[in-house]
Amino acid sequence: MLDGWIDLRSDTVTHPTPAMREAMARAEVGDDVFEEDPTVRRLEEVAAERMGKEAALFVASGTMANLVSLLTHCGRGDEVIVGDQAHTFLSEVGGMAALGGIHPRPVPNQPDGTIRLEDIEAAIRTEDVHHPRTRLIALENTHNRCMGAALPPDYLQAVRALADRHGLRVHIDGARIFNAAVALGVPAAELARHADTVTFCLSKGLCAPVGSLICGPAAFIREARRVRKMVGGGMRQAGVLAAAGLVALETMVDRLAEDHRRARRLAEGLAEIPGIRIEAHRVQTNIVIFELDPQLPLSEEAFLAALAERRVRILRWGPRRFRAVTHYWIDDTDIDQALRAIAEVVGQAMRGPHLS
Ligand code: TLP
Repeated sequence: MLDGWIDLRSDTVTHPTPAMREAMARAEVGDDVFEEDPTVRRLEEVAAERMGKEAALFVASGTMANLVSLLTHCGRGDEVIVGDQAHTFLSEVGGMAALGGIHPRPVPNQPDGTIRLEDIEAAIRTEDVHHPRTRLIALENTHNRCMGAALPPDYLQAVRALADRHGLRVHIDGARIFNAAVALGVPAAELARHADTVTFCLSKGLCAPVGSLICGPAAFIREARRVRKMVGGGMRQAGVLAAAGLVALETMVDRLAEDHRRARRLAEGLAEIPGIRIEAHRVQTNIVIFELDPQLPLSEEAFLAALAERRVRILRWGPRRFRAVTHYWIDDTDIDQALRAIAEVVGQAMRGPHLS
């Protein structure tokens, strides 16, 4: 419960914990454009170490982390093979094309968040005067639109091998890579090692108020620092933000298992409600996607409004489709209460009078 709401719209709605606020108040700071903020430098060191990479760069958001990474990897007219359900492709305002002249080549995501190796291979361009040059394969782990699926190390290794055969680079949008690591029971570095670069967010699930990191080879990060400045992302006394990020990395990762347990419980509860469609067995991390039965006489707007009257918030995620995400501010009681609210609203719609 947060401010009287059971807010399941996203794991981004979290507030910083008291320990984070205290660390922010006490943070040592400097001008980070001069690389003189000791707290930012410390966060970048810790992030690089956690991902098993040489260096890291603190940026404002997950979108900026992916944009700066793509702009650093690719030149104008280069092509990126990307899942057709990827956040980078669908929900980042077309930044790679608009700002970088980078051509996205969407290839189907499978329900488990992977892209078939044969589909990747078939999408790689041959040397031809008509073709853009394939430069990069971009993956997402966990995969947001694929029910928070975690991509396992053996798949990532296979993509790496394919990329190496064709001289391509691999980037992972790891906004929720710690959720993947916890769900799979492996260190995050085990997932990151098969990619050249990986981004992750401190503001999703880990409760920090702001910030993401790009991790990769030192030379790449040096160049990414220039690109970050170019897109206006050079921050000054950002140590006040990095301080919360350090607390997030130190204290908020292992507890993600609790969010996953609650997401499964939510999914199993939803599966028992007539009028709700869900593939509950697919829930691996903290993201639950479900649908209203097409026959149910309840509009999306009426469903959301009736839940809001019961102090429950979820996100519309497509036609008759919704998303609920568990996080630090959601406990077992909140899950029970959300399930009761959903069962009540759907039950009333089934019995009529019809809400529309
Ligand atoms: N995703 C948000 C919304 O855009 C839907 C959310 O609530 O899940 N990569 C992935 C996989 C993401 O899920 C998101 C945010 C981002 C990148 C972008 O991060 P921000 O919002 O920090 O720019």
